[in-house]
Amino acid sequence: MIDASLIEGENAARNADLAVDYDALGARLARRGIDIEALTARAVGFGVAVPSWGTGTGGTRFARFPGAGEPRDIMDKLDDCGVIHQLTRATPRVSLHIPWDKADPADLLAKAQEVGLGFDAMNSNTFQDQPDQGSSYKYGSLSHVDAATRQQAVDHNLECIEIGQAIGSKALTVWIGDGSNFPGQTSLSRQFERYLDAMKAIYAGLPEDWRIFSEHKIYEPAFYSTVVQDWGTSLLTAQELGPKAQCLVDLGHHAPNVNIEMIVARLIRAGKLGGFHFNDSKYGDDDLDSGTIEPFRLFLIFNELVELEDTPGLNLAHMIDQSHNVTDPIESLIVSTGEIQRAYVQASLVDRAALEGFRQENDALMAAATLRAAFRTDVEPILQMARARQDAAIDPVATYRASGYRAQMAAQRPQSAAGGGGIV
Ligand SMILES: [Mn+2]
Repeated sequence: MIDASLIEGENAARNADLAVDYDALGARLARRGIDIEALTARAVGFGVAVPSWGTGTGGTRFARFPGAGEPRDIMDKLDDCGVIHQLTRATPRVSLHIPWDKADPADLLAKAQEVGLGFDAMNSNTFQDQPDQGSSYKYGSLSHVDAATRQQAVDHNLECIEIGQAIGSKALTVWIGDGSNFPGQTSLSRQFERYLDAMKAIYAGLPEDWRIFSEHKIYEPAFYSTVVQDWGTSLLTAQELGPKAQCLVDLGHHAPNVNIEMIVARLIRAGKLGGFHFNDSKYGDDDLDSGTIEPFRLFLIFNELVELEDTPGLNLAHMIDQSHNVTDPIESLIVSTGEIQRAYVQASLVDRAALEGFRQENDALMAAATLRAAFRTDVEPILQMARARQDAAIDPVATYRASGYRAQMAAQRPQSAAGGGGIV
């Protein structure tokens, strides 16, 4: 962890500027009838889970270029996640991927407590083979034509639930790479039936207070057809499984230009939106840092979430799912956390009464202008104040760099070519 006095010192150098900026923004918002303190309280209350697998350098199918001081195992990853939370106070939980993060649950709990973290949704992995497994997932897992292979994949998911129960997790996210690469290779209908049967077996093993999330993705690694290719199939799955099954929306898992905020609205209407994997993309499942390519899209998604936030039963699992190839993963996760929080705060200052009035009058121009007025508002002082009041860093990246944490880790953690994959 980073020495608290270093964060204090870094903040001391920025406090005076922050006070001026915060007061100025507060005065501007007050003229629009918005209480800055209410927004700051919302920023303080916002949290997003960090993916354990995001703390290492990801890689593409061409190569992986490891960075210095990368985590060697889940304990190192939890240390890094602890630093991200220490600097932002907005990432209180970590999402684990099994078997990459497999360890004695008592050790996981002890480490999480040491670094001040909890555990979010568990993620299963039946998209690659492990050295000790009986059947291969080359031709699929939960939808495989072979019953023994399907059972092995089911058993793995049940094991993920068991580990999750021991560490306080309450959800399992299932994403499978199953599909086909050639027309005719598989029966599109029977493959989905096999998948549903396997998911029902996992669902049957779900504890009462748990949820199972179905994560869709348009393509890759299967390039002709994918079993759970879009939100329609994901919704069908969740509806057929039962009330504890919901859909998880990974922002990068859609065709370019798909209107994701509409998917969000529809899934909330169906009572089936479970959560998100936040990231950004230019072309496909790029897994770029949140808010770096299309910040307005991220804002529009949060605009739906804020508009519908009082929907009974809505309980969203916010998670980041990114792959970092050319940046320090800790810095990318810090910045993404801030961008997600920014979209949430900006969506929170939309003048909803005015917006609804323009909708009733069919005033499209002013309705759009109402959203833009919120999106254009620079809420950085609110994010900074939320961090300052929680003893996090006013400027978390600058403070992280000043701490020398990465250099210390580079000295402690010998570089290895190994490490969990990045793109899921
Ligand atoms: Mn994902």
